[in-house]
Amino acid sequence: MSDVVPPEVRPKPVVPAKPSNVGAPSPSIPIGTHGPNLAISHAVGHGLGSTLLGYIGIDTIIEQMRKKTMKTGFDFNIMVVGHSGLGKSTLVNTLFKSHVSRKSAGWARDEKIPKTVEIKAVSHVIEEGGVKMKLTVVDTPGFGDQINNDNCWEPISKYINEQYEKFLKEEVNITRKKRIPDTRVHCCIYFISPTGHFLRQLDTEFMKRLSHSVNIIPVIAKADTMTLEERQEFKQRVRKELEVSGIEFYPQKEFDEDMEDKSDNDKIREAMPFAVVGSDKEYQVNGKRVLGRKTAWGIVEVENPNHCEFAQLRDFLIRSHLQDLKEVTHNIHYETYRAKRLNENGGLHPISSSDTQESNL
Ligand SMILES: Nc1nc2c(ncn2[C@@H]2O[C@H](COP(=O)(O)OP(=O)(O)O)[C@@H](O)[C@H]2O)c(=O)[nH]1
Ligand SMILES: [Mg+2]
Repeated sequence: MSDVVPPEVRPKPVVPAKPSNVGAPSPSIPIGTHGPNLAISHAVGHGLGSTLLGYIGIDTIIEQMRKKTMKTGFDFNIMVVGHSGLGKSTLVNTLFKSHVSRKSAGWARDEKIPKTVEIKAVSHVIEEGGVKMKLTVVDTPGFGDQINNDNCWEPISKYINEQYEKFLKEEVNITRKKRIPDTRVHCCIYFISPTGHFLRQLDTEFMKRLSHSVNIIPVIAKADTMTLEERQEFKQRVRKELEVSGIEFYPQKEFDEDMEDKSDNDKIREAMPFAVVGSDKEYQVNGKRVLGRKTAWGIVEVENPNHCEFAQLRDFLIRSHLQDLKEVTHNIHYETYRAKRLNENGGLHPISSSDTQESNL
C-alpha cells in the first residue's frame, strides 16, 4: 500500500458548490512519518483523509434528503383531546391556517355531543414551499362530557394502540410496502380548562395513563378568558400538579439527547403548558391582516406573544420539534409497543398482505 500521496491539484467538485466551512480543520491524526502535510481522518479508517486532499461531498446528503422528502412528502398525525367547547377544532385550524378540522364528509353540521368518546380522523394534504405534508387530525368528541367520565381514556388508548398494531403488521409482512402508511399519533394536544383552579381528576388520569404511549402536549385552552396574573398562577399550579402526579409530558426529560437539547427543552418545559387562544377569523390591525378574536375591548391577536402563547406552541410543534415528535413516537412509544407485542406472542408471525387492511386515512 502506498501511504504517501504526492500533493496534487484536485479538480473542483462538479456538484454542488463547496460550502464555506468545508476545509476547516476537522479531527484528524497527523501521520508524522509520512510527510508534513498528510492527515487522515479518524473515521475514514484506512481510506485517504478528506481534510487535506479536497472536497468529497459528504455534506450533499442533506440536499439529497431534502429532494427525497420533497418528492415523497411526510405524514403528521395530531390528536386533540379535551371536553367539548374548549376550542380544539379552532386551534387546529389556527395552527394550520385552514379548515383542517371538522371538515370530514358526513360530519354532522349540528354536531351533537356523542354518548361515548368517538374517534374521528380526517386527513388533508397541505403543501408549503414544495413540501407536502399529509396531516391527519384525530378528534375525540365526547371526551369528558359525560356525567360519569370513568375510563373515557380507554377508546383513545385503544385507537393509539391500533395504529401501532397496524404499523407492526405491515412491518412483519413478507411483502412489505415500500413506504408503510403512518397513522400513528405523533402528538396528542391535551386541552386544560381555563378554570384558574386545579386540574380535574380526569385530566391527571388521562395524562398519567397515556403519557407512556403517546407524546402529550398539555395546553391551557381559551387563555383570553383569564387575566395575565391568573394565567401565570394557573400555569405554575398546573406544572406543579403534573410534577407531583409524576406525569411526563413531551418533550420528556429522559429523551433529551445532549446538553444542547436539554437546555433548549428545559426552556420549553419551563414555559409549558402554553396558554393559547385560537381563531380562524381575520382582522385588520395596524394595516396587517391577523388572526384574532374581537372583543368589546379590542382584538386578541393569536400570534402576538403579548396576547397569548399560541406562537410559542406553533413554533415548538411545527418549526422546531415536528421531526422529533415523529422520532420519539417511532423510537420510543412504538418500540415499547412492538417489544411488548412480540414478547407476549412469542414472536409475531408474518402475515400475508391480504390479511392487513389498507390504511383508510
Ligand atoms: N374565548 C375564546 N373562545 C374560543 C377560543 N377558541 C375557540 N373558541 C370558541 O369556542 C367555541 C367552541 O370552539 P370549538 O373549536 O368548536 O371547540 P371544540 O368543541 O373543543 O372543538 C366556538 O364558539 C369558538 O369560537 C379561544 O381561544 N378563546
Ligand atoms: Mg371540535
